[in-house]
Amino acid sequence: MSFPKQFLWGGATAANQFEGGYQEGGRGLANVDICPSGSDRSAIICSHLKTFTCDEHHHYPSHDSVDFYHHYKEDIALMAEMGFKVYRMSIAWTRIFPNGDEEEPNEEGLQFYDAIFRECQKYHIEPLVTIVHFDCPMHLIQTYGGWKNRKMIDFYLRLCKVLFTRYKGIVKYWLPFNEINMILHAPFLGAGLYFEDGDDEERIKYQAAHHELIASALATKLAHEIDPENQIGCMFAAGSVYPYSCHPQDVFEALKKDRESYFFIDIQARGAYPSYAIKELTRKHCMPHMEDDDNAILKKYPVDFISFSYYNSRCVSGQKEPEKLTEGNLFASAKNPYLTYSDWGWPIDPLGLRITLNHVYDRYQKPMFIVENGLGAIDTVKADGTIEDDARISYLREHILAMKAAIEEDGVELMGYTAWGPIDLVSASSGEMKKRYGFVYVDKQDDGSGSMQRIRKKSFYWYKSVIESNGECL
Ligand code: BGP
Repeated sequence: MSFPKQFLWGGATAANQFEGGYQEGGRGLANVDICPSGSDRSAIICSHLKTFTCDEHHHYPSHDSVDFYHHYKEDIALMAEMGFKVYRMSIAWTRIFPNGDEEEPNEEGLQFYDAIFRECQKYHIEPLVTIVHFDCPMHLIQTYGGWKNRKMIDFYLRLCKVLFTRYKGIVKYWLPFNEINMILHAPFLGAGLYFEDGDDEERIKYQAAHHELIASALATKLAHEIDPENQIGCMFAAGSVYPYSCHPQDVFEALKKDRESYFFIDIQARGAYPSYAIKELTRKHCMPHMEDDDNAILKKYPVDFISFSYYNSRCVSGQKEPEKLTEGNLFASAKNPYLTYSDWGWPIDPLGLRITLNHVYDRYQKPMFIVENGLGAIDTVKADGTIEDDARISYLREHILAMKAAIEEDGVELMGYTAWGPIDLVSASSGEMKKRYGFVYVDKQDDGSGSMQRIRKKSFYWYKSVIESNGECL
């Protein structure tokens, strides 16, 4: 068997990296709006923690991004031209609740998403909606401390209720949080978390994570109550962790590092804190404070499917500090000598995707969805206006072949695949524009210049034929 007939091919974006229009339609200010671009993004954020303001010395990529806010019709038409069956997008929380704690939603914000879903329907594109993709209203951070505070669960569920009700029968696939495990690695960008001097950061992160996990379980409950057709998926930044050598200490370190991420999915898919986490968190005095019903809530409302992003595998040693580190999604790890690397130093490991699919399926036995994968690279527009992004095509081809092998030869259950950033958008880690993932080039540069014109790259035609042939023409 090759790709299933109903396989959902498409692409994925996030509101703060794609929409722009950050002050339009009554939208409020979010954590992402005060994250300037530049390689030291998180350090600059720290200097803003006291004031939470923007200044004229920095560029804030979420403010205009690639202006999907005004280009959505053209962009969705381009997705349709490639034959997308699904479009994964996120809702900007601050368009719906500008401050986050209002009683009533902002109608203008909802109308923007109404219009997007109408375009999707026009082309029979199924929406897959991430409710929170790295955004949190600034007012909730300043007034309540963000996800540190249990009250966030209620504000988040208010948002969910509005969305599930308004989009009943229109949106069926929902992801409560993007890369829920990112809270451990990029707490401010990932979850609007910040720390004061003397804070026990790890304890706070796990407490905030617990609130998100409860919020996710209750969102699953609510989604099913409002429409039994709804399908809820967890979403984590995946990528198997390899031991640097066959030394047992390296193997054990890799197991522990993998568990840092599986921790979240063990809870969302199996419905309980795993024993290894209870032991470890108790030892470190990081076991979150729980209310009486929490364990019952987690048990009762597991997710329907498992989704993840995959960019690269990682490699760790339990014996000594690795000599060479390399970048990658989630965290930097030892340089694997058997792999090649992207322009940003991220390992390229297609077989790692097959390994990940097998690990995740073995562990949870639930349908899976790859909701992000792609190559961030520099693209050059040639004098004749064409863009030959062969490296991207080859990256995607190899990963799709790995996915195909996992289905055909290993029997994993895969619902779909959404390539990251089908239309160029802002990079999450660095805020740069020059790190591009798209099948469609956007004329927008890092200094803010550019006409926002959309240009089809060579990969556009390639991906179109991949979808047309249901993954046969690669
Ligand atoms: C994931 C995020 C995305 C996306 C992607 C690529 O962690 O969910 O938002 O941006 O990584 O990372 P980057 O943009 O840093 O290249």
